[in-house]
Order: sequence, then C-alpha cells, then structure tokens
Amino acid sequence: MEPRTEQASFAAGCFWGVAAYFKRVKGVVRATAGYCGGSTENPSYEQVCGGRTGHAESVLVEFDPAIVPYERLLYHFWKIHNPTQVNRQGNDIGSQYRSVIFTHSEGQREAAEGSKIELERSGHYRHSIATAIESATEFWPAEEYHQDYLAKNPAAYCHVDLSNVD
Ligand code: MHO
Repeated sequence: MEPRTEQASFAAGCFWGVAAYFKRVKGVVRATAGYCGGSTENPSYEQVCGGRTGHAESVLVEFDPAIVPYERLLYHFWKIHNPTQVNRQGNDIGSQYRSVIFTHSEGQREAAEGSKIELERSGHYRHSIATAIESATEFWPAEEYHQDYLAKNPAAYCHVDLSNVD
C-alpha cells in the first residue's frame, strides 16, 4: 500500500546536495530538485542562475509522517547548511542560494518558526539566522539532468555532508 505522504519544501543552497541528502532520510519517499519562491513561470536553470526570476534552488520532499515527522526534517534542514549566510551558501553566491523554509500548512509554519527560535536561542551560531519562512508558492521541478545529479556525477560540487545522515 502507498503510504499517505505529506510535502515539505526547503531551500538550503545548491539543490544537488540537498536533494541527495533528503533522499537518504528514512521515511522520505521522494526528493525533487526545483525552483520555488519566484515569479517566472516554469523557469529554466539558466534563468534562475541569472538571479532575476526570484526563485531559490529548492527541494520538494515527499515524506511519510508516520516514519519521519516534519520536525525531524527541520532538524536535517538546519544541519545541512549554514543558515546565517545571506543570499549565499558556501561557494555559491546569489539570491537563488538563499535559505528558506517553504511551508505547506499552518502547522508547518508554527513548527518552522519554533525551530528557528530554538536554534537562535541555543547560541549555536554567533550571527543571526537569515532563513526566511514563507508559504510555499508553485514548485517548478528542475530539468531532468538535475535530478539525482550527484548519483550521475559523483565528482560534482556538493556542500552537504552526505556521509552523515542520522
Ligand atoms: N557550484 C555549482 C552550483 C550548481 S548548483 C545546481 C556550479 O557552479 O555548478 O547551483
């Protein structure tokens, strides 16, 4: 039987590593690389890289909440990038690399806000958290060659530590 899945969307820098990571999390059924949070319809990778469509490189995560609760996905989101960087992640610079939690429900919004406040209060980072929490807008899947990119191109750039999926 197909599990009853829910959706979550995250932007945490270059989507290759973010998608590859979430795909490895138990309870995640699918992780699709794409574009969210912008205005252009069905944007191309080149357009998004140009930085003028408003989109962030994002990953749409479909998950079984009976196996992995949304709060646990938030834990992974914070872990796999540096949320204090503004319009940048590691070597990648531009608003398409900004940090965003795109929420799909009021419950997700509350959980996201709560986890951001908790991280701020923990003192883990010296700088403030730049992550935006926004309602999910239309998600445009990226071109097929961007799906499973790191499996197809193991030597490609990746800012996420894929060896440590807890
Ligand atoms: N640093 C990588 C980013 C790719 S990512 C899908 C590159 O320049 O190709 O934005």
